[in-house]
Amino acid sequence: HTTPNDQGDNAILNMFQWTWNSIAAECTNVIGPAGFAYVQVSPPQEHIIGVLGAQGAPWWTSYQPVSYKVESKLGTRAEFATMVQTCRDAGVGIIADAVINHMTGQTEPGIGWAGTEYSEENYPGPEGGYGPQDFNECKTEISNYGDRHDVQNCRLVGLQDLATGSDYVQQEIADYLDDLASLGVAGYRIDAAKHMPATDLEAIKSKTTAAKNLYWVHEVIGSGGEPIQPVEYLGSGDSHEFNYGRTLQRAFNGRISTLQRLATNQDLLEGYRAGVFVDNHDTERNRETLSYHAGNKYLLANVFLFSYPYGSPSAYTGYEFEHANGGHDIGAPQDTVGKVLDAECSDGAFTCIHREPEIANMVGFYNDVRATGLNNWQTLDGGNVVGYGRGEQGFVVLNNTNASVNHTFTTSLPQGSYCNVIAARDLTDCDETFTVGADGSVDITAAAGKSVVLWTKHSTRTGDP
Ligand code: LM2
Ligand code: CA
Repeated sequence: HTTPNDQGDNAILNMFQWTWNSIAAECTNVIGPAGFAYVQVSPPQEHIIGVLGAQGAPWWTSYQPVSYKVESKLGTRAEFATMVQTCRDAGVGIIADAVINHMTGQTEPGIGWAGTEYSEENYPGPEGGYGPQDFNECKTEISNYGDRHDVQNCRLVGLQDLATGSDYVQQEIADYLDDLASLGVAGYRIDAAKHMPATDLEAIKSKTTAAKNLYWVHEVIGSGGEPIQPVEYLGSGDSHEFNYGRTLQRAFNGRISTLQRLATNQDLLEGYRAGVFVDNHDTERNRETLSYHAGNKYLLANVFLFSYPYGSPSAYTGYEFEHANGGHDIGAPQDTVGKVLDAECSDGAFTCIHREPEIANMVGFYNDVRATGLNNWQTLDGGNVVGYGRGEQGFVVLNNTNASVNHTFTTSLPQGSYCNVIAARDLTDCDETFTVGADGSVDITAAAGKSVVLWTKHSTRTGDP
């Protein structure tokens, strides 16, 4: 396939609830050097303050807008602008999570994070200025996912549903997206896209000036048997392919050999239009996919994400939480007024899993082998150890068993001595080497639950980086 949108097919890091200041620092120190093209950030608009319990406000206040001011618990407008510039200097574009289907679910009057006074279906703006006429007539909860009208015009978990079919609402949203563009963002994750008609999103996009030229990816939670499908949204951007993460969870909990033909699965979007991830902030909570809780299997799945040619890969990094006792609602560490504290990889709250070699070191591999095809797929007995190559540039072994495995694999790699890309965080370390013979064969031992990745850029043939 040729890619109609070169802004897609790039590695994204989704940084859930990281503050603008902490993302800026991470762009410079880790994300840019690793080779990520984009960082996806949590929603930047003004939101409800929420109830500040003993552990602060829940994370999901981010998804209850009260205006389109770029002022939030994650940082100020000035900090947002600085983050965009700092990340751009590191070669990384910012993708903003755009919450445009709805405003809050609050029925009592309140004051938003940046001081906006609101009440049910009344948001004075000026950015995101809405009154009762700007909301859909259905005021009840979405109850039937088999009914297109219900899903797109009623309230998603009680959130007041904007009349996205109206010219006025479309222009307000377009102006918000253009405002983010003026701050230098590179693209948008359109939140709850399934809950807006695809034609409304196309109309919104056409009403923008700068935003229409940026990367758009729609969050459409596809589910077999439902009337609304991700493919409908391709007229105004890529769509997320949730079946990818679900398939990975099934495979890593079953047999990973089933992943061999994933790219040709007719039930999935075509890869060049699909945004894919092992998990996101919702699926790690509802256990629809693997998450950091799954340990080695999660890291193996991330190696697969960046080495198997299908979709635009998005790695995910958030903070630790428990599924039990409502722990999935608990917000990131915050101060007494609910301002989220800068992420620190040393304090144990944020997972910082994106710094693990299975993610950080695989981005460069992904960028380098993208033009190559999949070859030399090999499945060992039992189906939970596989090896596969990418052209003459890379070879991957995934050991999804709890025993060490040794095997002589066939590869198309040039003869030489190769370092295991993911044996150490520092790519200049070469603690684990494998020798590829003149015939491409290589004797590999992969530890239980671990992977081995060979890459020409990390071999003596082409010289160490
Ligand atoms: C999304 N994608 O379509 C986000 O990825 C997801 O995280 C959002 O839900 C949702 N759609 C709306 O943008 C989260 C969270 C919900 C939470 C909402 C709004 O998963 O639990 O709902 O944000 O903050 C909360 C309460 C819910 C309540 C609602 C409205 O959990 O019980 O419903 O607020 O007050 C009465
Ligand atoms: Ca809607």
